[in-house]
Amino acid sequence: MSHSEILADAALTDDDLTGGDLRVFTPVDGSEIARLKTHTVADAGAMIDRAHRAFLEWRKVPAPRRGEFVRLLGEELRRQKDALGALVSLECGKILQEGLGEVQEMIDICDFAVGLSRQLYGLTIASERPGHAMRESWHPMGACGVITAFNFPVAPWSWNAALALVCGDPVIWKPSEKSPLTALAVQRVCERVQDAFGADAPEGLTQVLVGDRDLGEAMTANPKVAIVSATGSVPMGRAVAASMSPRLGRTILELGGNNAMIVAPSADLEMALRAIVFSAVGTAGQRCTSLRRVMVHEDVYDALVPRLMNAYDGLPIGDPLADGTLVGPLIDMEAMTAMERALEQARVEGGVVHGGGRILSDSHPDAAYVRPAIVEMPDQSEIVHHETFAPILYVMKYRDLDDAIAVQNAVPQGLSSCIFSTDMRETEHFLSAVGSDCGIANVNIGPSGAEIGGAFGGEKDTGGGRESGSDAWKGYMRRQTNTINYSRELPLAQGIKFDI
Ligand code: UN1
Repeated sequence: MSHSEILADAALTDDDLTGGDLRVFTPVDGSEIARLKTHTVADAGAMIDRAHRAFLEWRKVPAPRRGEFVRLLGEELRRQKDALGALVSLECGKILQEGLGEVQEMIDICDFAVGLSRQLYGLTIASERPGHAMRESWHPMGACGVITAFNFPVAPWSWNAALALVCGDPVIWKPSEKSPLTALAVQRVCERVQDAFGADAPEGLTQVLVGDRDLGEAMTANPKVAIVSATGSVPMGRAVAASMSPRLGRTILELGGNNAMIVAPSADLEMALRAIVFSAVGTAGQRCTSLRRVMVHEDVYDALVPRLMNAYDGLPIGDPLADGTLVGPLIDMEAMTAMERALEQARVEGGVVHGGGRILSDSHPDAAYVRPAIVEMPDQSEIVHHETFAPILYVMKYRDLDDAIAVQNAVPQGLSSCIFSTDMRETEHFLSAVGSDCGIANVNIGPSGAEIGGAFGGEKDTGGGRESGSDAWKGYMRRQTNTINYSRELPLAQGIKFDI
């Protein structure tokens, strides 16, 4: 399919794609695919006001009815899966399978949120006073700002939006400047859903802000945006937190990862190999959950690492929309430069680099295709502590499991982690309080490719937020503690006497 067919399939019109000054390029060949009109800070203010007005209405709609909106959204996404999946590929360069997988994540979280709309449960609590009842109620919070990154242009929006919408919160989406087209296409889907849903879906329930960071700042600074959920770099997350904290606004942050795998002597090496390759080179190493570090036990190092290099040698790299490709391009030339710089520094720090380097530059002079790199490191030097958003895998040897866990935890980020081992003592140790310090810790699967049913997010520089499944919905509601006195007395708690 041609690029223009993909854009048309996703229902983007010439009017959407032209007439503005935000130039959008496809990493597939570096060509320009749109010039989008952008919003001003004043537009953002007006949209926030609209979202707030929508909140005042939406909070009155019963939660299961709000769930119906998300059910329709999920159905429409099912119908649009192929079109949106191809657009994700075109816009951010991930292979079509992964583009489709990302849309499937949107569908999955919609299904989850529909059920949730009938399960926004609060507790009943035993009161210490006679004739008193206590309970917790969960109420809508207000407009929810969602800031997303280029590498997952649609799924993280849906993890937030599907929950926020059933929780009673309108959503304003600020996508990455590098991948705004999928956001526009999804907004079209939402508009169709809104038409089908009926008049009790207020105008402004979902909106998209196109432009750069000053629009994000307009949201973080505005008290009418009750929650800002942001996915992206650590500096971006710090800026969001700094702007939200003076007004004590709620943030949900999902930031950098520097995810590790420990391969123990008892590991199934065949499985470990496949997991390493998928999670290190999938999405060309541009997932926040990408595998960046492997600690291999010295007894199995020579059995695993040469095979890994072999597997890397055979990787089909190229057009992400073509059948059979497993590794697409990096998002842009800047990302390639960052990769080259990191490899250079790794060499200086004693690393032995296998692979890496630009390819396909003759056929694709404006695109950033690279060979994924494996770097054998004598230890976890400075560069290994950094997240370089590229397919660089640092491989280190270990002897003692606790040392490997200490190395794993010694980086600033705390998103995802895993161990390959068939020794239950080791795996349970890894998952225990003295094991992995990450928000996600897996056994015998890689660190990436999480399902929506679990809470997604991590600790330390990763930001501490949780999105998606489990009880992450509580981040989009306010908790109210209720004490109800149905007696004819007015006893005080803690037995305090205060007679007048
Ligand atoms: C991201 O890269 O921002 O677990 C999210 C995964 C995906 C989500 C990645 N479900 O790899």
